[in-house]
Amino acid sequence: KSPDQSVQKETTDTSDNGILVPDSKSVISSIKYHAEFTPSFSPEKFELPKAYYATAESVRDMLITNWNATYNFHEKMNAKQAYYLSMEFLQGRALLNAIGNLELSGAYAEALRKLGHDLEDVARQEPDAALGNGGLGRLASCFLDSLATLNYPAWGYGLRYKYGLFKQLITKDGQEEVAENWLEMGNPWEVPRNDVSYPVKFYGEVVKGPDGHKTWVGGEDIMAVAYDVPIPGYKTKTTINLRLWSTKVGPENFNLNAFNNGDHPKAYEALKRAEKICYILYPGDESLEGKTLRLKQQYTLCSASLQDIIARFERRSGESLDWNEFPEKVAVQMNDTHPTLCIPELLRILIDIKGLKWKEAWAITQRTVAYTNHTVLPEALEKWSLKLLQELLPRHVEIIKMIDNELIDTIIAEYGVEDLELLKEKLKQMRVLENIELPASILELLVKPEEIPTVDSSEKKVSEEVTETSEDDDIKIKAKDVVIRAKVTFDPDPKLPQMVRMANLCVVGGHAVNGVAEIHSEIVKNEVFNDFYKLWPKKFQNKTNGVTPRRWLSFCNPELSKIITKWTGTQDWVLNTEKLVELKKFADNEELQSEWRKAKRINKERTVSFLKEKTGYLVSPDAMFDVQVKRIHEYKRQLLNILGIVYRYKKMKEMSVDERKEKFVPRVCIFGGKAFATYVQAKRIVKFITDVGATVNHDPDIGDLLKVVFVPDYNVTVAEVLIPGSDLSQHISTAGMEASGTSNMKFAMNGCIQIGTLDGANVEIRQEVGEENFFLFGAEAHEIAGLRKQRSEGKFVADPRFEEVKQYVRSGVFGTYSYDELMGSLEGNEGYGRADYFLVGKDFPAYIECQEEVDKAYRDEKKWTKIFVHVHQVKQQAA
Ligand code: NBG
Repeated sequence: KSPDQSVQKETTDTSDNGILVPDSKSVISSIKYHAEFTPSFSPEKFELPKAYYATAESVRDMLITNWNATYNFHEKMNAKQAYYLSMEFLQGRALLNAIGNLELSGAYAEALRKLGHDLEDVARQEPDAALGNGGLGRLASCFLDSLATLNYPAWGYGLRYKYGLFKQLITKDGQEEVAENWLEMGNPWEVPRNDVSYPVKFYGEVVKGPDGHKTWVGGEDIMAVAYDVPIPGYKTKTTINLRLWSTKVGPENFNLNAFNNGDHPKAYEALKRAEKICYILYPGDESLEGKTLRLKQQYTLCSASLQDIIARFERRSGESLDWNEFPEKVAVQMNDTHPTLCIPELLRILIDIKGLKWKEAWAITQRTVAYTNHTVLPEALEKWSLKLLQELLPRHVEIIKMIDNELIDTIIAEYGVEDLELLKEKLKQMRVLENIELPASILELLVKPEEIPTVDSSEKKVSEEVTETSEDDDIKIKAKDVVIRAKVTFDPDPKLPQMVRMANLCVVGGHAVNGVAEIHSEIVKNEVFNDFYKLWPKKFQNKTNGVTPRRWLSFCNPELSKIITKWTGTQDWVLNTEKLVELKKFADNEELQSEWRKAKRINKERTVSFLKEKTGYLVSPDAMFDVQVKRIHEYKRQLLNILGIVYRYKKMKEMSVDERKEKFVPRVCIFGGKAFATYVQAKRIVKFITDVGATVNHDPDIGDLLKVVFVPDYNVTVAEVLIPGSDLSQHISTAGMEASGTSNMKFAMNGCIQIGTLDGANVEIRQEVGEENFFLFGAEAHEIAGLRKQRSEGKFVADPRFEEVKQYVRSGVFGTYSYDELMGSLEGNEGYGRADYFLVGKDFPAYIECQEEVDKAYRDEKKWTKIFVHVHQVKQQAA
């Protein structure tokens, strides 16, 4: 339920659902008020930056009223509350989203016009809040929008990074990263809560009291301070909260003496140590320093959020506090494994601070937390060195060991001790601790302590003992045998590091595990966590990702939105995307088709000016806009796309003018995405794409027939321009590797046709839009392992077109940069690592043939538009 509608000041109008909204007159006075009394700018002028801040502050006032009402309402209802813990939130800009959700766009546009500004121009002043890396972070932000819209009592928890994800510059050498100072001018959307702060401890030691009670003492203490960001729902008063933690230390940690003695670095050492926790997202973790910093970030998020959640639970429970009620009031959802430390942290607080017994605390924890898996890439499944964890969080390691022990018990109960090889294998795969000896307490499960023989008893001796014993005595001897062999076989390998597997900890510690698309959830169950699935089949679920139709259609594509509202007869689709299906009836209607094309044209023209501004390239809106925007990663196969383009270019060059015009549809191939700063291969791919662009775009033979544009600094705001203006979008990952993808949904909602593999949510999108409306190609997930094997055994015979294209690249057409490494990685030559692990070579012929089909379809305008309309009806989970 939505909170009560409390009266707002200065209101003259009422929207559909009874929310009182201000008119443009009161908006003007509020903006003017902020321009004067919330000053960050000099008084004399009212230029765009100042107009933006004053406008945002005026909107914030309105949000605060709803926000407080929502908070009080949830406090009073004491309903179960969901907490979404995430290291990433990719919020993007807030202004147009907020006034759109409040249905105040008209009032604000009019008010600003009267004040001499255009709302769009004002909105463009806002920096893009990029506290995230990709789909995982944007998903978190989409969830918040939907949770608020659907009136759920829910909060997000994250970190307030001083710098957003880096700003990407594209130079002649490829990608360059620069710090993104998004807070430079202040952030009008946040409210620092100076009264909400919690201590967070690192290092120190665990002391045991006479009663056995453990306390974690000493070490380094910092403070986590809350910064709250209001998240308004659409057409509702519900405004939920995103609480971001910032880190600092108290003034007692500033060493005044050192400062006065001239040792300045020493004076603010503690301050810097605390502050740097919230400098950036995913600091480089090659060094021990970097690893420590990342772990500190994760623990800060978990510890501060849980302390806050627990304080709220205690306050709301009042006199009737009952810890067993905790899971009835609190749900903690871990967005991937980054917040895994929630599990030992909740246990620590419940046991060490609230005085609960292990068994009770463990049951409460398991009922409270749940885990969403977002990747099956083995290198992305987080592991932490036990040594580092031990140093930084000694009490948590004790707790993790207890969890590991519980798990070992379960594994032994499941598999028995008869087949030791099997047991060993299962323990090896499933334990939370990797390469760490079995604890004595577990060995005691197998045999009584006095019967434990010394470790150096040889296996031979025991076998002799066994043969000498009568049948009746056998049981005890067998147990001894088990212990000795267990010691021998389970001894850690000193050459390998001892690690803690966070994903296993999540699966064991939570009551639910979900994948993010049907195919991905199947892989989670049948491959990645198969042993756990066999143990607890009911824990495993699928929750296909979703995106908010407010930001990703209604607000970013007003042209199309008008058409949808006209033809479906209502605006209901903004809340209920199932309604989009109704458009299908009109797919052949000429009037709709022509309106649709007009809308697309306007959006494409917007893209044209945007590309001109960002890259200097002027492209023709008559061409097909073919877009691939996402993080740059080998598995997403931007390389397949660009090699396809190179092949097309080569063929064009070989043809006469007439032939090439006959064969190829004019295309503008647009790329966008950031490569992680230390991901060398991904950066080579960026460089390659920009080099191809530099050659092709200036080739007079080619003209408008082919353009290749790399849009720098891809982020939420860029996506909001590119997606509505696209004709074709590419989702071409190696099957089985893209957990879901979410831009595929955004493109579909905006009526863009897709070319893709059967991977992630593509599979469900294709079912939804109809097979005939989806350009499918490539190997399927179940074939991948076999194909890789074939590849590594040297049995793969490449298509001549693939050989041809690689050779063309190597010939130097695209400049002097050496493409040996890039092309070599597709061949698996010595020194280039895994032989075309992502199967670009295998899928290349199918891909270019599929692109030829796309060209054919594009030539038939009516058919193409009809596909658009069909594609558009994709349903949204998270709406
Ligand atoms: C990403 C996947 C995407 C998926 C998003 C959101 C990570 C670790 N995973 O396929 O690669 O759409 O998560 O679920 O960022």
